[in-house]
Amino acid sequence: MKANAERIEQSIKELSKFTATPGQGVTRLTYSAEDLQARKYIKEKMKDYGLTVTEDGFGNIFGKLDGTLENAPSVIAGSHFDSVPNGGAYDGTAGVVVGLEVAALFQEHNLKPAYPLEIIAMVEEEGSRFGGGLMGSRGMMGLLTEEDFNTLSDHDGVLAIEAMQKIGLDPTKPKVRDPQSIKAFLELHIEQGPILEEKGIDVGIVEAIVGLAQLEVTVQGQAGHAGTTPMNRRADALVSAAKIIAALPELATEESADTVITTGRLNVFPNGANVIPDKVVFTLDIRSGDEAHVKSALQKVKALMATYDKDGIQIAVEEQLFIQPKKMDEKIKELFKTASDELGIPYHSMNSGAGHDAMVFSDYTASGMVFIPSKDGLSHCPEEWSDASHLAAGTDILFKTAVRLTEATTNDK
Ligand code: HGY
Ligand code: MN
Ligand code: MN
Repeated sequence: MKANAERIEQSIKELSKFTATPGQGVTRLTYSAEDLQARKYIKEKMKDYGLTVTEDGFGNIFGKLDGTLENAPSVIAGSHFDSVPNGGAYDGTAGVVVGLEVAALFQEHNLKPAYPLEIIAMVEEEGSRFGGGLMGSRGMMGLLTEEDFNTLSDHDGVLAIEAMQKIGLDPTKPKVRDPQSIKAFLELHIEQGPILEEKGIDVGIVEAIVGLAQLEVTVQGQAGHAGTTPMNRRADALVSAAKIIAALPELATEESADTVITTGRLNVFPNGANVIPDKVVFTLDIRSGDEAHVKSALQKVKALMATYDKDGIQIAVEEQLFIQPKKMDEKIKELFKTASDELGIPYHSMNSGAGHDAMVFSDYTASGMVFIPSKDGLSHCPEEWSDASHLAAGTDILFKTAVRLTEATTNDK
């Protein structure tokens, strides 16, 4: 029995309805009303497929199919279900839906695994609401202290724990997961780039995920009247921010061919057409497959900003996330390749330029990722689209791999 492409497509479609920006892509921020709608749908599906549903103290959702072995670690499959603003219907969601489909196939095959199977839907991978990113997986692995989480707030000053309680979640539930309780982590994700489509290959098997640094920069100047303030008496925060940002593409290119730097969010204060901006807050996202380039680019960016920290301009930098490049587990990659060969599905071994929860889990358990093509290489935008037949092919690979990983081994008998 193979994955049901129609069932997959239907779930993707249903989940895409849970957005704050209907008609303008998927905007599903963590602990929002749209989160709650998606959460209810995911939990219902988990119950339909015979899973025991729980949520942790971050609001990560788990659907567990118990194994026959006592206290055995789980094979976890899934991804995140939050989005970027005006994002697509597949980023993260595809991995959750494919995880649900794997559970449906276990049910249809009436499989009784030795090791438990858990399907997971994680919160705040994008960091769109609370900054930083990879929060659900980092929290699970104990990389977020209770104090850090309890003081975490969004751009409007709403505390994460308040937002949780508002949608009926309980932040006092257990948060940290013992890594010994996880045997493997499997994640299907859309490629979010053009490579698989250009090669005409339906499946990618991820070798490594780029390292990344995410910063929030505050440029403080002096507000003033646009008409009466001479040009030589201004401390214009926006002019300084613009000069810094304009220098970044060249800085990235000079660092290395695969170093990328992006300013995705920028806010001007007080944002009046006839007021000299006194403050600008913007983000920096720095990535490379080589940790040395991420670190070097980070240093160069800081040095560049220091040259503008004068004449009434002050610059503050908050490092929100730094994570090294992560290699995927050799055994998991081999299992994916074996399953692909058995299914007659060609695959392409490749790196990921996008960050994923798998890069957190890879420090604690055997982790692997399967990619499927993104139409026109587009992602993080309403045009994001992937073919349900590719999702089904990816599901078949994850299903075969999950069956193998949840089977009893010789030393279990
Ligand atoms: O930013 C990323 O790479 C991921 O989409 N969170
Ligand atoms: Mn994303
Ligand atoms: Mn994602």
